[in-house]
Amino acid sequence: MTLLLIITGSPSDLIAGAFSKLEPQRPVEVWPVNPGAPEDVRYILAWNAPAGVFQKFPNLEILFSYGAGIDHLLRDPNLPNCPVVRYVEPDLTERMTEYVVLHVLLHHRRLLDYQDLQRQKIWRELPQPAASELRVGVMGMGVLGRDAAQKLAMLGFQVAGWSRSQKQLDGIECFAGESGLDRFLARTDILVCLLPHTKDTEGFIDRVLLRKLARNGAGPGPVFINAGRGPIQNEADILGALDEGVLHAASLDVFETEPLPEDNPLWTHPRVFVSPHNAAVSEPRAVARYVLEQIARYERGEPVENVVDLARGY
Ligand code: NDP
Ligand code: OXD
Repeated sequence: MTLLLIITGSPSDLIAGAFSKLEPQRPVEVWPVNPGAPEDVRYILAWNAPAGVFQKFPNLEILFSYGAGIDHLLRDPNLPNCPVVRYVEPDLTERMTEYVVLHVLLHHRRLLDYQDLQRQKIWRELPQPAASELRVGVMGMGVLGRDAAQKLAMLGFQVAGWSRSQKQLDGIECFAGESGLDRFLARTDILVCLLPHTKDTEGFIDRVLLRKLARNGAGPGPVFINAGRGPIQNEADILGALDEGVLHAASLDVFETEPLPEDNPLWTHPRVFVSPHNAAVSEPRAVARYVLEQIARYERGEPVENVVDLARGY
């Protein structure tokens, strides 16, 4: 019952070590260094695997995503005919909530402005609304969005969420679908995107959408924070919106092209905070614990959790 790791961009040896430590008897192989015999591979844990590679493993029973998003798997036109399981773990959720809270507070407490004043050695206090005067809107009220929204509400922000299906959450105003979108945007000062990348969300955050954000907020202007996926945002439109004052500032963790090309103007825009797609990293020990738990469930004949509906795309 071999588990094969096909992970690009992260240290596979370290990840394999995390598995061996928890379950030394489980054979864990690393592609392409030591892929083992293809017919022995029952489970694959993958991140940005080369298209077509899964076809080499005829006895594959579960394909695990090394992240919460599965868009990297859906790029492969020849996905195997087995369950695809995404990564859902409190460790990941807590990391994402940290990022979202950090960046909402960064803009709320005007740290970009204070950093600028510091560079100029100017001692000046800027107007500071209370958290309760600010309206945060979270797009994508799944595992990650819900937790971030709840923690922001605990800090006193007025929080709303928007998702495909209607939700009901204490203390959070919930909007859904196309019919709820404009009302959600019109009451939002800080927009947080935690949507998955699907055919419906690609290019979704554009100039037209950004213009619908509230313009009567207590802060200096609308802010956009994206930790979902880069292809959801139109970067030319974000830059245009920043330069026209439609947007006051942005925090971007994900980009249309990653790594962000050196000549991309987002790198140096004074009102943009850039991070290298690390809002919530998949921590090897937490991933190993999660994957081994799902395999144990499967081998005991119990249902595996977080199986993705591939037709829905997330
Ligand atoms: P979930 O699948 O739990 O949640 C997705 C949410 O998006 C759901 O609320 C869903 O609505 C909503 N949604 C999907 N499509 C649409 C649509 N067309 N219109 C409106 N709402 C939509 O995912 P997670 O919360 O676990 O993760 C979200 C994303 O975060 C991942 O897909 C990944 O891209 C990104 N991510 C980024 C990381 C980073 O480091 N930057 C780390 C981890 C994840 P509904 O509830 O109705 O189904
Ligand atoms: C994920 C990611 O999807 O790290 O988990 O982007």
